[in-house]
Amino acid sequence: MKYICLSIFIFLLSCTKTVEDRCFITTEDKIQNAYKEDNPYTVNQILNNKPRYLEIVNLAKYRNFKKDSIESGRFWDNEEIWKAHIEEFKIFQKKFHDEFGFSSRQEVGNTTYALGSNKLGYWLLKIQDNKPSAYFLGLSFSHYYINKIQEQPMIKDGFLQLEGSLVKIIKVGGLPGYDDYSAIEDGKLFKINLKDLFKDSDNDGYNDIFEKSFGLNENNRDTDGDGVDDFNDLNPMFRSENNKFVQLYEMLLPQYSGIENFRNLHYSFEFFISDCDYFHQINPSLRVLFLPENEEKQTYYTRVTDVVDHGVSKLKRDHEATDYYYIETWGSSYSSDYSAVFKDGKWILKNIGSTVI
Ligand SMILES: [Ca+2]
Ligand SMILES: [Ca+2]
Ligand SMILES: [Ca+2]
Repeated sequence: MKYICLSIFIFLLSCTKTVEDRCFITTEDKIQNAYKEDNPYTVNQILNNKPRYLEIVNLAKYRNFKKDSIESGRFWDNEEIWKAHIEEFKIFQKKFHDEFGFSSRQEVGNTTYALGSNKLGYWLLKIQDNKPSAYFLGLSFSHYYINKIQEQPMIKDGFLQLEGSLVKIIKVGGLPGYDDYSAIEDGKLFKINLKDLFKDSDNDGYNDIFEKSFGLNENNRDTDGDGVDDFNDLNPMFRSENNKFVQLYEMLLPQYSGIENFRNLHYSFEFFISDCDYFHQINPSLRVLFLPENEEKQTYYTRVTDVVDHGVSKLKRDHEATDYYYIETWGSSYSSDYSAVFKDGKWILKNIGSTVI
């Protein structure tokens, strides 16, 4: 009974905010870019928050972070090694449409594995009977570094086991890309039971760890109930709509070129922090996921991992002219202000100022 009352109370509370509050700036304050400058986690904090499925073993003999990152960095200067690497991972590059960086290829019976990494984090990639599948590890690069050169086999006795280090990132304020990335404890073996890693409860093509990390429903093939399963939905979290404010948000999305069909890219997402319903309802051309503005409502993974590259602000009404709005977009090195006017069923957007950081 207590639980039911509490649920109703929370439900009522969450209903007090309206679309107006969520999508429009009602006061004079401007939305500022969220620049996270949290203190890096200590070893104990990382261990206390580690995923339950992860086992960490201390190694007596190991390649440390510095050695691994310097040597693997040099590797790109040597044309022969680089060509051999391209050749070794050609099949993965083809099957996964260039969506990952690759390392540690391993054959087990008729299955070929590799470790993949992209903006979201680390993945185990598998090609079996010509069919590719990717399993998200849920290990944030903010806390875990995985060696490019693995000395032990990666797949062993039903486990994925990866050598690496616990790391921290210290951000250099105002200088994107100048983060200091360093080890806080070397010599770790990260072990995950393949059963836990491969678990895909709703059988939609994304493993449970992936869905839980990014706020999708791991027990529902179609999180937003729009009839398109999570794996094939470009906006899997929210139902797409078509109205004038949705159109405005669609016009302000980052533009990409050179990629033919984004639909084939199942593991590349653009993340946005927003509670605005109109933004949530976009029909994007590249996969999108949204994070709640309240950090406490975000998943642990997205709280500690910087996956957001772009933002679009709430709308600000012009006090004098109806159908006249102001809106801001930002990326890692710029921000742009726009005025937007809705006229004859169409938006006219005007860039009214840009800042390059
Ligand atoms: Ca799933
Ligand atoms: Ca699902
Ligand atoms: Ca859907």
